[in-house]
Amino acid sequence: MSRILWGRKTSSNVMKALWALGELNLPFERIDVGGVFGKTDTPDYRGMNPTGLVPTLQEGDFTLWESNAVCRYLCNQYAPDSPLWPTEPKTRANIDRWMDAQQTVLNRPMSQVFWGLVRTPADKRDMAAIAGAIAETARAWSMIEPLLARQAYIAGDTFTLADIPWGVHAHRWFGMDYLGLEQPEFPAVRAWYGRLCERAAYRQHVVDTPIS
Ligand SMILES: N[C@@H](CCC(=O)N[C@@H](CS)C(=O)NCC(=O)O)C(=O)O
Repeated sequence: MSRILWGRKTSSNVMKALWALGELNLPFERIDVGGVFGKTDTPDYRGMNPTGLVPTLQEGDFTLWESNAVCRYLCNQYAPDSPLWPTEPKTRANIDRWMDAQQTVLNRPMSQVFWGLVRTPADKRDMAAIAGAIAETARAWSMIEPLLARQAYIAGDTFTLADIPWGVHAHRWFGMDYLGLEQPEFPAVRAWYGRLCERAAYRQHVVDTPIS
């Protein structure tokens, strides 16, 4: 059975799926679509993914979109006993809520910071808006700072799926040039980021992709 991940590797949401595939040692092919590659507006792509966004996972005639759903499916299907997503209901619910919180709390302000600092030409940047987005993003990081001060990973003492959505953004957060704007410091989040950097799949699919 062939496995294809559709999506450019510079996308944070594609990175999540790539990282999960890497953690689970699952073979796959990746096809560049989205961003400068386009091709997400074609009937074929929209047939797989009506949102027209990336990533999309394709396994034969099964297709799946929404990056966090892709991570969960891969664990469920190929590593049901994995500590990445334990089956114990309360443990799993804790992981799920942190994955959801990345989408609902972190993603919007973090994307504003990233687009403002990295993907907007200098003469078009609204530095006041970026500073406001940095402050809002910092409030999201401050939710996990106390957790990570007392445990090694977001959902406890072991690495789980909860670390993946937040981890892709941590690399950007610590790797961007703030162009003179103040970057609030989160020592426990930084130490956790250091632990993530020890993981081969994180380095391969997140750290080694230029922040662009
Ligand atoms: N909630 C979706 C969001 C997907 C999304 O917004 N993807 C962005 C890239 S990070 C995208 O497709 N942007 C348009 C493009 O790359 O053409 C998910 O988690 O998969």
